[in-house]
Amino acid sequence: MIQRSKVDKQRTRKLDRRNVLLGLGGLYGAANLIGVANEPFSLGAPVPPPDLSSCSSSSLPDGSPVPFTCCLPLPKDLSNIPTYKLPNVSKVTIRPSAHNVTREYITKYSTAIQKMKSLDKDDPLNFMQQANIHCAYCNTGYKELGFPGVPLQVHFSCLFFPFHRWYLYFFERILGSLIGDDTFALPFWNYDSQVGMQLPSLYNVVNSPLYDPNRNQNHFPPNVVNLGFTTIDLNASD
Ligand SMILES: [Cu+2]
Repeated sequence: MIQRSKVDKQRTRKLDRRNVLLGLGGLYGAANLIGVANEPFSLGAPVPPPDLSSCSSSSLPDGSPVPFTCCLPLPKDLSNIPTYKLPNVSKVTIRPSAHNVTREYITKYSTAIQKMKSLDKDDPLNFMQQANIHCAYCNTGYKELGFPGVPLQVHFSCLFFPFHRWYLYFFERILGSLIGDDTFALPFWNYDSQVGMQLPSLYNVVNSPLYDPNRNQNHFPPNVVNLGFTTIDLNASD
């Protein structure tokens, strides 16, 4: 995983501070501006979008390659991607805490996930394709647009919250559309509550669409989840 500072160094062209000051006023500054029209003035330059045509193999946090491709299906015309318009919202939806959901809610949520998993595997709304979004954007599947040597990484930068918010927003809306309920809301993990400090049990029912056999059973109840866990199980009993 590439450190942000290293990426910034690669992305940000060196610009003499004096040129910035001169560029803010005066004729010499104006001429200077022409010469640097495409150069960033600020070291806080925004992270460019992904170059969608650059997708290649992604890598895991330890640097080893992801053993499958996360590359996402692309629209036919990359130059004409419509801007998403927020729908009119007439009712605020409320996310329930995962440890406290009703049986009715679990049925609804499970049905939506099952439908998502049953879509054609190449369908962008398919469960695996949705997982691939995180893999491609968070495991350096893309390069930054205009910087072919810089892998895009939405963690460790100001992109973290916006990216994950829109990611969950669309995931939630897709699930709602699959069950014809535009008020559907994902559950949230209420770790602030003592009874919510364990992995929510709705995810550990074998044969449920919410179940994943790859989850480490050492972290399920009765164990309390260790928020400091960083991919290496030093103490299997928690
Ligand atoms: Cu992420």
